Amino acid sequence: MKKDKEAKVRCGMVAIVGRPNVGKSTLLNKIVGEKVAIVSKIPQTTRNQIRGIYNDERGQIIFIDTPGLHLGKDRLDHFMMQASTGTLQDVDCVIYLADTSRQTGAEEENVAQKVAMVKAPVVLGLNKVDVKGGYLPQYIALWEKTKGKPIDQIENFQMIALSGRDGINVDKLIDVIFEYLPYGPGLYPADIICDVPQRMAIADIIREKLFQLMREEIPHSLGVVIEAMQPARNKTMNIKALIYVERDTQKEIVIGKKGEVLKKVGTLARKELEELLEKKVFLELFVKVQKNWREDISILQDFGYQNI
Ligand SMILES: Nc1nc2c(ncn2[C@@H]2O[C@H](COP(=O)(O)OP(=O)(O)OP(=O)(O)O)[C@@H](O)[C@H]2O)c(=O)[nH]1
Ligand SMILES: [Mg+2]
Repeated sequence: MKKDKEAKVRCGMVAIVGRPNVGKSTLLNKIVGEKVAIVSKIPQTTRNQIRGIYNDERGQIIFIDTPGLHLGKDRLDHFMMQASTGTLQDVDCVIYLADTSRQTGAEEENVAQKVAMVKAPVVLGLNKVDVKGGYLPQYIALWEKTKGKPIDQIENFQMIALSGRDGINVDKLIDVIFEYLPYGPGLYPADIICDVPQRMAIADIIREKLFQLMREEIPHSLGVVIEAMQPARNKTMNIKALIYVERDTQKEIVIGKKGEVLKKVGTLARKELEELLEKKVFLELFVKVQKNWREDISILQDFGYQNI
């Protein structure tokens, strides 16, 4: 009986949730071994679900990276939160990722409460342990308080101290997750590592470059939509992207003196897009001021939220 079980492979869906900036996307990229999700030091970088697929001889794990759970109020925040909390219901396991280099607080308590309601097994990933002098015990205490019992009495639960960036204990995390997954064949062919609509992946790469070059407040006001994608001669792809900002002053900053900032964004993004698409890319970027685009349903639909 046991031997028969061991012969079978496992397959399951695993949500990665946590506050913004805790390292969810970095962990996903480390696990699948390629950049499938954009990463930045600015909170709220991920704005939609991103599936990354891991395979080994034990089976297949479909990881769902999600937008960081935060206490925002506008319509985009609402869609982002739906993209995160919506995954919690239908998964086989949840990785609750915490940034131990920062203190807990109201936002973290809110995340812990949401995760505590989930039926699926929870793995608390105590991330960024490469940073010395962190606050790891605070996260254990918060989880105990939220669950109302000591850590060793919480069922369907494991915790792992790790560093997604440096790869510390990532293997151990995979081992623990496999134990929680049901037996069954993989849902994706073994050579697929990512499931994201192509236009969203392209828009995200452009947004990541903007985030790298912008100061703290502006990224919140930035949105990127792919307006057109057309294959051209000589294996070239023509891509037209629209960058939304909320104010004229932001448009000036995004364009830069003599267009130098936008040019830099275009150069950085084009290089990465050419690798992604394995084609030459001709990239055109336009900046449009649209006050309150974060509330505009038709624009938000262009960002791919219509299925939520
Ligand atoms: N020191 C350290 N930094 C990390 C680690 N993992 C991620 N980071 C950094 O943390 C920042 C946020 O990383 P992301 O992966 O974008 O975080 P996220 O949780 O996906 O953020 P949102 O998408 O905004 O919710 C980046 O500057 C990363 O380089 C880690 O293990 N150690
Ligand atoms: Mg992210």
